[in-house]
Amino acid sequence: MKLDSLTLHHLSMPLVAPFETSFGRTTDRECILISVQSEGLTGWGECTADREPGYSYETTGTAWHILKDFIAPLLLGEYVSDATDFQRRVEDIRGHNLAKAGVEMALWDLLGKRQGKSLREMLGGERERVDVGVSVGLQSSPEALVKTVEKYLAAGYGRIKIKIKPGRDVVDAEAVRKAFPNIKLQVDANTAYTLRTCQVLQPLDRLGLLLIEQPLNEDDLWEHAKLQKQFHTPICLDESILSLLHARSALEMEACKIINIKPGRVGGLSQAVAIHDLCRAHAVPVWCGGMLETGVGRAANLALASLPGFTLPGDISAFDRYYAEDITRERFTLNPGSTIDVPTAPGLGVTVDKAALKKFTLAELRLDAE
Ligand code: OSB
Ligand code: MG
Repeated sequence: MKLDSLTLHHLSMPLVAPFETSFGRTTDRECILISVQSEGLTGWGECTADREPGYSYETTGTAWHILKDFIAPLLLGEYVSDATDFQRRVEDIRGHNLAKAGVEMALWDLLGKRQGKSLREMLGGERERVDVGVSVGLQSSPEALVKTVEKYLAAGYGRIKIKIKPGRDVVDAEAVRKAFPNIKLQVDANTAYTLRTCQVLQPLDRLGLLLIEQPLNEDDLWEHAKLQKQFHTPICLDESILSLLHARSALEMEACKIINIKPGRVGGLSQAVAIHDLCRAHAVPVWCGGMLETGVGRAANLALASLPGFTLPGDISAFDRYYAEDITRERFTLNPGSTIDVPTAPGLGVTVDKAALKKFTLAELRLDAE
């Protein structure tokens, strides 16, 4: 595919409710959408970098810079055949996985549109709908948390994840478990603990949680291995797994029993599939994480989560859990049984609503081949 031009769209979209984690509170979610124009077709991708370097060192600012000054010049006017070819071209750019993943997604969308194949088909997905849950941010009190969880259960979500941080952990989790003894429940600390401060989490081991996500720092693979020995509940890694190599090391060290796969964090859908394949070969369950995506990123996550190794519900919720208005025509609503349908149209299977896009655009930059 000859890449004629690439456009960056810096968006800010108001969330229906603030989303708070151990690293901060978001009321308006930023991202960079990337559209790639090739021979009359347009492919869309979403770079999930946030405004602040809380979850990742990347931000919308660093991603804009890397995309404009380093990734786009390697691609414009070039014939790029697929994701593997793209990854080879950008391999000398160290890190910046979120930026790379956004472009890779747009190339998959283009490729699918050219070949008349859905992303699910191209990635080897098998399911027509995938099991999903909802990720609930920190609330003002355990009582408020129980109320919020109740609302999502009433909406039909069959799996709940709650965010925890020091001082807001065991009490919150116990309150939810007491109110809802039988639901699928898990917690996410987003790196808020050390091996020492983590000792207070011991009572979580009696709550029948599906998993405890990323309690320690992103660099602490070995410490997670020590921690996993102290818990029956599976430790799941998110922030720590930035590549296939990290995944392999984590499994070999027994630093976790489950991996959260996000295409952005690992540098693209191709890497996400590689980590899925590795985990599947080791019978290690994986699930698809979320980054409060727009309909563009959500479509990709749904296709990814349709692969057979994704055996736990994903952090992929219906659009109205995030936004009053999304930028894709497709809405992604929740089916009975807490599932969402995987798109079937070519590429990502979504149509970007140009008027909605414009409404949420802070900046736009079109880069053309010479
Ligand atoms: O740690 O999984 C996380 C959102 C932003 C950054 C990090 C995380 C999250 C979520 C939201 O938990 C999941 C979703 O998109 O529904
Ligand atoms: Mg997480």
